[in-house]
Amino acid sequence: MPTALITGITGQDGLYLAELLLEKGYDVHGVIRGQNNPKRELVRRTVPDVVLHNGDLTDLSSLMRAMRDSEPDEVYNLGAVSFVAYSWENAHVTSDVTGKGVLNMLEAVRLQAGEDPGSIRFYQASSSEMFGKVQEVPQREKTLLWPRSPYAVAKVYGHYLTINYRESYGMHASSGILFNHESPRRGPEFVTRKVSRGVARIKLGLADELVMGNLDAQRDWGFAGDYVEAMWLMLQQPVADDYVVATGEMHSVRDLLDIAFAAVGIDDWAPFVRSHEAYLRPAEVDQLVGDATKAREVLGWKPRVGFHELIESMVEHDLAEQSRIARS
Ligand code: G4F
Repeated sequence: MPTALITGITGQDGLYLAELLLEKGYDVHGVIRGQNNPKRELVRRTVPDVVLHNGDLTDLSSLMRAMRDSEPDEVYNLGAVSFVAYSWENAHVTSDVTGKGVLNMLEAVRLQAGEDPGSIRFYQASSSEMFGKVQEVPQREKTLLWPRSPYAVAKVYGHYLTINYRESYGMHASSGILFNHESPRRGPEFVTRKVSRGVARIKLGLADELVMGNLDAQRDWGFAGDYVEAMWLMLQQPVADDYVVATGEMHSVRDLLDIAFAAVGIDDWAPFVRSHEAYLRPAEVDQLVGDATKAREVLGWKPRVGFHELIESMVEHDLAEQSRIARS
């Protein structure tokens, strides 16, 4: 039975990946931060078979301990401070966790692997945010990176360091450049979940407006459950490499609002949506859309869930959840 170690196990991707690996018969371990992490219970409930290790991406010795105790064949580094807007206010902590955390993980893997650097396969969660002020449309693996936030700069550092460890030490280290991926497990601070939850609350009479930022921003949104499969496929390849994972379809925040409100029978959302500058970013990424040809051709990966279906399922989930909360 292969063994996998996941950082960021408490997040949307960590949970989907843990479920996928357990289904495939893996022994799954996760790194969890903090003594009383409130998400520990969520992990226990969702994936009870996962073995948890205390550790922090900023603390190399804790990661080495987790590596020693779990003895993984595959390591998935999904842990990060991942909310882009937050990264301007917390640039230091974002750099330490999202950037230097990758260095700590690569070192922990390298030291654990000892004489045989390729014996532990490593996945780094790189991000489409690295393309930032996009230099070509759609973006592919070789597109010049132009990060536009402290978060994106930290991701670029982690991305190049992963490539560097592969080239310097012969490690089996791959980077997945994932475009936005969403689900009912997405945190409510991200735009898709903010909208699905807000629309559900408006429909149920629990709220009367949704306060938003830049409605013209465009993203390539896919389903997180599909994207974790691409992560696993990358580590099954004989040679490590970097891959764009995306749907190839671009939609605006306005499109997202159209679909979410239509799902509850509201065709004109203008009376319910207000823009506020508090949600605008100091530098915006306007036009993200990925070309996942390489992932399709080499990994045999393609997305299964389309944008409409994804957003409708999130609204449906939030209608049920908000009704439950309102009743309790
Ligand atoms: O949902 P978002 O906050 O995601 P963002 O910034 O694209 O980042 C996410 O995807 C990346 C992959 O490309 C990950 F690396 C990253 O960790 C994260 O998961 O915002 C999407 C867009 C932005 O352009 C934002 O300005 O939606 C726009 N937006 C408009 N109004 C809003 C809002 N975003 C949020 N969060 N809240 C708003 O009210």
